[in-house]
Amino acid sequence: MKNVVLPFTLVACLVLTACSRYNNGTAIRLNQVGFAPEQEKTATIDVVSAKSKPCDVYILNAAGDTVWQGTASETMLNPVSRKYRQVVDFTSLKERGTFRICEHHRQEVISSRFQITDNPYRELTRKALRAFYYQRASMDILEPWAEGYARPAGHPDNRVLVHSSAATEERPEGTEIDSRGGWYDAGDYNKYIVNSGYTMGVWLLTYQLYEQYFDTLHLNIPESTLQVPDMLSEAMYNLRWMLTMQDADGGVYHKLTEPDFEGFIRPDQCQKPRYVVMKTTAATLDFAATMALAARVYAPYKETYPGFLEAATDAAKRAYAWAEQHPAIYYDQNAMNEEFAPAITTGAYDDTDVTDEFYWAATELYLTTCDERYKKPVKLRKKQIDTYRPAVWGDVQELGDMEWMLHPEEDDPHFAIDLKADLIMYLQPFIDEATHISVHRSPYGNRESDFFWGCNSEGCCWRGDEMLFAYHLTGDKRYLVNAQRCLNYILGQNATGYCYVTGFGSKPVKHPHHRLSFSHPKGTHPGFLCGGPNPMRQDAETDGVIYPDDVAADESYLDYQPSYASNEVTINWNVTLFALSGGLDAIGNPPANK
Ligand code: G3I
Ligand code: 9MR
Repeated sequence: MKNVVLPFTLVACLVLTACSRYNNGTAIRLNQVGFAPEQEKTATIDVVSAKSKPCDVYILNAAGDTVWQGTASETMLNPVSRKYRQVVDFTSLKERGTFRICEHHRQEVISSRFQITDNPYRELTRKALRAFYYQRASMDILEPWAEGYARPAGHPDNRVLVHSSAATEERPEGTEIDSRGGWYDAGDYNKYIVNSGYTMGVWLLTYQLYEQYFDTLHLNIPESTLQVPDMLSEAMYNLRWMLTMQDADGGVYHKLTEPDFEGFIRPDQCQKPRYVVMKTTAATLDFAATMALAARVYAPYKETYPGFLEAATDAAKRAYAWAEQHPAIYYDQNAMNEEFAPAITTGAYDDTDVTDEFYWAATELYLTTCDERYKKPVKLRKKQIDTYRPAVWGDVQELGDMEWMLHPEEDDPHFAIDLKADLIMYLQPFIDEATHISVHRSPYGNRESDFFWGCNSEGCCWRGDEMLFAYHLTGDKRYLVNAQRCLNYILGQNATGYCYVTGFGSKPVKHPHHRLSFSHPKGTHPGFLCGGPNPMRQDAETDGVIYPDDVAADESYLDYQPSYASNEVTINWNVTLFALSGGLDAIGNPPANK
């Protein structure tokens, strides 16, 4: 098309017309929430073939004026979907406002609106934290704190039954215990210690890293009137529940659950009996780590939480001692169901390698107590120094590593130095991919293996959190830029064009696998990160969820409530989201990649 200058109204009309066709389109993919003025800004443009010439691009402000013009990259190939894309870098646009990107020769190719503003991720971070308030069991969710999503309490959990697998002489099968409170794990209504432990570990690490920022983040929860940061008040609701899951002998029940998953009904409508099931080594060690870490983080607030520091420290010690006496009690749900009744068919969070849990728990207990007895697993870690692995619910080694990098041992500073070198070596290939091959300018999503159940968190957000941690250690802005790139991916610069957080973006997740959302008159609750593309499609096998034929791994996603394998929401995924968005906001959003 010649560069014909059209009357302003006609241009604006064309743009608006085009927008209506593409405001949910994915012809131009970018972070749909926004950018800080100084940060790197890129978008990905769909093109039709390898021979497509670099697109001429212009950016319109809200008034329809062209405020930026430029040319996209040469055509690139997405290594996962084998589709052709170009990347346009509009970092030089720094003025604040609302904008749209247009491709010059195809009027219909236009992006969704996006913002350039200060602290673009503050509201996202706030909503991602408030999501945990909505997940609270055993209490009414009321206004003014509910912000439109009020509901009656469900699952009082004050008369939870001891399952036969957890029976002891002191607490025989059928004993009723009070295990109220805590957060529902995910789209379901059960509460799992392993996943709670991982979530608390990331939560309290994040607080330590960005304390000043999170101290100012008002969440509008019932405890907001306390002289305690809302972020810590919210976590305390789950910590208090976790303490109820410890048996008298120090062991910790693996989970609190109904025998089978509930229907998609409101919590207050649920009537199934609830059980605590067998004590396991992994749960007990995750509990020990959590309580030892919490004892340190909440120490300044002992007036608000009298006795918590002592109770948490004591609980951690007793849990660790139980695990030393029971080092290999693994959760095997099928085996448990062969021996005990009623059969339990809810989530497993099973883990048959607890070396990492011993290491993380011992690390947190050593840092809290300075007791040398907890150094043994650390010595073992030092012998396996080249096995750097990202932290997930079933492998928490990196949570221990991060603590040692934050608190180097005076008598052995090399350990922290070696771990930092391992982290940097681990991250470099992903940075290289972002720079050289990624059609989304992202250090995540360039490999088939990046896509699996929960990958938006365990792959993308956590990789961004690791980048932020590397920046914290080194001050090298490359890590900050690549952390931002991970968030860009989550918020829309990706293969499906979705903004994977409910309530955000022009193409948000609308139908998460989430009983609270499905059963509430107002529907989907905001601030939840969904699991993301998952080519394994476990829900297709077991529940007949139908995916389009032969879509690529990075597009194997359904915004469809029954799709728990790609569209559920969970506490361990949301914590990695706000750790990333909050960390970036706290650091003030990275300047462009020099
Ligand atoms: O990590 C491997 C990866 O290396 C490999 O390439 C990939 C493909 O084989 O698999 C990856 O492992 C997957 C793992 O999630 C990643 O964490 C497993 O296949 C997959 O089975 C596993 O799914 C877990 C799922 O429960 C089924 O057990 C999810 O992690 C876990 O988040 C999810 O947890 C459920 C709870 O049980 C119940 N509450 C909801 C919650 C979320 O769906
Ligand atoms: O809703 C359950 C979700 O939280 C779990 O992650 C998922 C896998 O364990 O299972 C979901 O429950 C489904 C069950 O597994 C099979 N029948 C349909 C249930 C609701 O989708």
